[in-house]
Amino acid sequence: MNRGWRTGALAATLLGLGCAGTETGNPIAGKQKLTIVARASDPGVAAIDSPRGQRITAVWVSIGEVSLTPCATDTPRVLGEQLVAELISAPRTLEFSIDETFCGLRVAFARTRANLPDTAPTDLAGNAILIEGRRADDVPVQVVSLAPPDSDLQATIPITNDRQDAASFILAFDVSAAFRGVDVDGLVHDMVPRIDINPTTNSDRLRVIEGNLARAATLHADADADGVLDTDEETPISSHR
Ligand SMILES: [Ca+2]
Repeated sequence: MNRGWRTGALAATLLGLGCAGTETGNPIAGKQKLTIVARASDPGVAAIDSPRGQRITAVWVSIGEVSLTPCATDTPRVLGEQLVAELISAPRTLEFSIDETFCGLRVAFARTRANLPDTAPTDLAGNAILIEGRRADDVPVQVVSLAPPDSDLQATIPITNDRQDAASFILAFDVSAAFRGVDVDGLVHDMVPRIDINPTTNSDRLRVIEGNLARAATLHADADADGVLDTDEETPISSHR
């Protein structure tokens, strides 16, 4: 299902962000929220906040653009641009007003430009994704991926009517999905005890991770609008094409 995916393309289009409206179908205008987070759907593959096993400690992303696509037109409404965030410790929330029906949410990753946050690792510079973690044997792992600004991935899902009154949403990047099928334990390191997965080192693993990332993003209704992906919100309202 990676049709259309190109190496380095780290963008996802998710259809299914339903219109916000009343039960009678009248649109409402007000602040809506989209919170971008990292999650781990299968800690056996890659966990978050775990003292053991293969676990992820940081997910840095550089997002070129987050935009909503109205159902009626192909003209996206941009919610945010040039965002750099670490999605485990500091999820990013975008606020906006919905006053029409949207059929799509697009998140296009892009290489970082100038002025990284002070807390960002220097290796993020010029790249789009930097994932830090540890293997089960405690050896550090760093994954770095770059994405050309003009790369993207199209994916669509149907709208579900029962979610149309959801006012807050969560865009979750699943680290377990990102590492599915990636043999990290089989990699060996040099004198420096760190496993690097990037365009020049272990690039075969990187290609798998980049392919997985195409399907690692899911859109959820944040029913209690707390910006946290709660257990009862884990079923996505999106799917990929
Ligand atoms: Ca929630």
